[in-house]
Amino acid sequence: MKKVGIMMGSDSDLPVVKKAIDTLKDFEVPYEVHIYSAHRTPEQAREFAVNARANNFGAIICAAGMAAHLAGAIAANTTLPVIGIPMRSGALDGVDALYSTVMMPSGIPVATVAIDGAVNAALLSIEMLAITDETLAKKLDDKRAADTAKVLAKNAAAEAEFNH
Ligand code: RP5
Repeated sequence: MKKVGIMMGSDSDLPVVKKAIDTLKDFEVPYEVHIYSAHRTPEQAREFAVNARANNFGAIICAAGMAAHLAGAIAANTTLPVIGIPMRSGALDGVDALYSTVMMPSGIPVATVAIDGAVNAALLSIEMLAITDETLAKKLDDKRAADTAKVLAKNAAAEAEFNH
């Protein structure tokens, strides 16, 4: 199976990124984690992106806050799908990172999830790998069904309490 690359601009992003890591673990999808910054370690970030396809990655998740250029810089150096997680941090609380990540110029796409949307970033990467992996696709279907059952159970409890 292809691996998912998980990159974050700082170890201060790790508490949120951990949710993406845990989601990939739940689906038994292989992954690699790196702390690479578009600004502080641009050479290492570029090197990772340039070699990612040859190194058996299928998708790359990039989490960064503030002037968040990591996802865009990685996308500039690979044609693998790149998913950006704008991180909530700093004076602008993640809106800066959201705009920096989502407003990519035509030709260099980044699939941007919500501010701190680590679980959805992982699920999106799994959906990408599942295009050619039936076992993974079945696991995604099972999770959707389990999530639906949880909501329906809560609905049944609310209906029983409030609807008379
Ligand atoms: C970004 O700046 C990082 O991704 C992080 O979200 C933010 C703050 O980084 P630190 O100053 O905590 O290392 O590059």
